[in-house]
Amino acid sequence: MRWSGRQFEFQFPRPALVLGILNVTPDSFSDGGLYLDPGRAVERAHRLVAEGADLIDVGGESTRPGAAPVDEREELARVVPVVERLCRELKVPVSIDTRKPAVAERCLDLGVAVVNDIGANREDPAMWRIVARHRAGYVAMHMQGDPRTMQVSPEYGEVVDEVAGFLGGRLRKIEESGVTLDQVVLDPGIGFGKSLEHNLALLAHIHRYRRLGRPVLLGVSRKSFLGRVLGTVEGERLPGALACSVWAASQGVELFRTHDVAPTVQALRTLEAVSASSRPAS
Ligand code: HH2
Repeated sequence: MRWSGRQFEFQFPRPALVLGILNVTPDSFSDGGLYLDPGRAVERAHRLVAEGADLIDVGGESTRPGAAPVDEREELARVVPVVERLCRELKVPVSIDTRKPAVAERCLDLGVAVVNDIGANREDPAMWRIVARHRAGYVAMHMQGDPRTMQVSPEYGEVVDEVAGFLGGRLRKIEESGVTLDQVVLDPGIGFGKSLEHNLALLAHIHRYRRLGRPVLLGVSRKSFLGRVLGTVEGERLPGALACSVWAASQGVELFRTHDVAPTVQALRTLEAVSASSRPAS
């Protein structure tokens, strides 16, 4: 299987890919306010690449539960100065985490290679046409509702099948808009309109999404459900995130979006070393 867009191409099977998160927002749930200054943001991106990030995912709008939407001008003002420099300076592809077609288009003009779209549940094909025109990589993520209200009382008949049905349906719509399937990665959207039980069920059955025929991306980094598993809302969430990532990688998941690049890369490389030397039991 191949994932390609613009200037990049990844062929699977291969070691799992790690997307380093760079939020240039005042209010992201974990790194909000840390990288609003473009110089600090660029420095952080270089550091994440040195730690082993295969792509850098830049976001200018927090989509944490309850977050208010950011208008287009503000989002552009946050991301453009950073994206401009990263596209010139980094050797790895840059991804833009946005729901807005105009933000995606401006960033693609600056050299971004991937659009990471948490708003793939919209009914307007404008974003997909832009992705098609630029032949960009595209991440289609599942979300129930929108960030403002998505965690109020998420409900599903059967969450694993419903999310799979949604992602399968999106693949058809995306293709109709002129995007080739080689450009697309699928993401079940951990924490986006999901209770703790929903998140755990999606993780337990994560291999289900690989049957859709596209690489799968997982984003669990520092998310609150990790604290709830342990009965604490606050606190260190890295061990839980690493456990989920190693589990998902063992089930064949190909891409991981994380704030904690170095430990994630180390955990994945260790799993891959063990898998490579495993033999069928005699
Ligand atoms: N999670 C977040 C943002 N973008 N994109 C994908 N594809 N998958 C995810 O799970 C995902 C995502 C939320 O995390 P973060 O960017 O750290 O926080 P915030 O939205 O508050 O900026």
